[in-house]
Amino acid sequence: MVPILEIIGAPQSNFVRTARMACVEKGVEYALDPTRPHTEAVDAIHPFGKIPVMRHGGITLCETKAICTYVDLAFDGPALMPRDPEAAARTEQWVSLVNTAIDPVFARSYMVAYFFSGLPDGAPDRARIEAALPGMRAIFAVLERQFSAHAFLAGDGFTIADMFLLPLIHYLRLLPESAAMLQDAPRTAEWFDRISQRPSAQATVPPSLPGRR
Ligand SMILES: N[C@@H](CCC(=O)N[C@@H](CS)C(=O)NCC(=O)O)C(=O)O
Repeated sequence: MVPILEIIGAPQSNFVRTARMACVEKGVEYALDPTRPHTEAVDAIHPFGKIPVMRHGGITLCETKAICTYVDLAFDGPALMPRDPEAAARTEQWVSLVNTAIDPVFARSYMVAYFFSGLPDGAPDRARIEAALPGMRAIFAVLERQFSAHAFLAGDGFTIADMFLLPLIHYLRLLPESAAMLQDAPRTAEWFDRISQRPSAQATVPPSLPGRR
């Protein structure tokens, strides 16, 4: 029997959504195990307890980009990464920019300060939100420039780079300062609306986070 691929991680996670989108885009059937970070199932695969992790028969993997690479290369279906060297490297470049420069500001600084502030009453941490705003404006300027020149994040075709960015913008629409920034970035907003129509985006819309619809 062919084993089913398992994506392990809570569906609210932007990275879990990216891995799930990759499966849908590739046409790979998968099972979602909605597990939180730092649980036994996750710690067994990710050395730092982060989600998502993946299991496929005897193969286990962590780190979203590695999971996407496996899904892309182990199964038949449309290429998630371009096979042309320059286009592939351009895609890697934008995945890396999302992971190292964009996610830390959008998610780990700004969104976390809203959703997981750690304050006793669960209130948003205004100081951390304010501190994130200049970096967020700079990122929106970069995105707006990119989407003014190209229809997709890594150039003129849809790639996994778009799948890394979309889940972040999904949450930013719901929060006041970032929603205003998105409104002032019409090319980025148009990209978001267009990519959100894809079946892979529609099939992976996350459940709402605390206090949000
Ligand atoms: N570099 C990892 C990042 C994954 C990540 O940060 N996941 C978050 C949820 S969105 C997490 O598990 N956070 C718990 C923690 O950092 O301790 C990847 O690409 O998969």
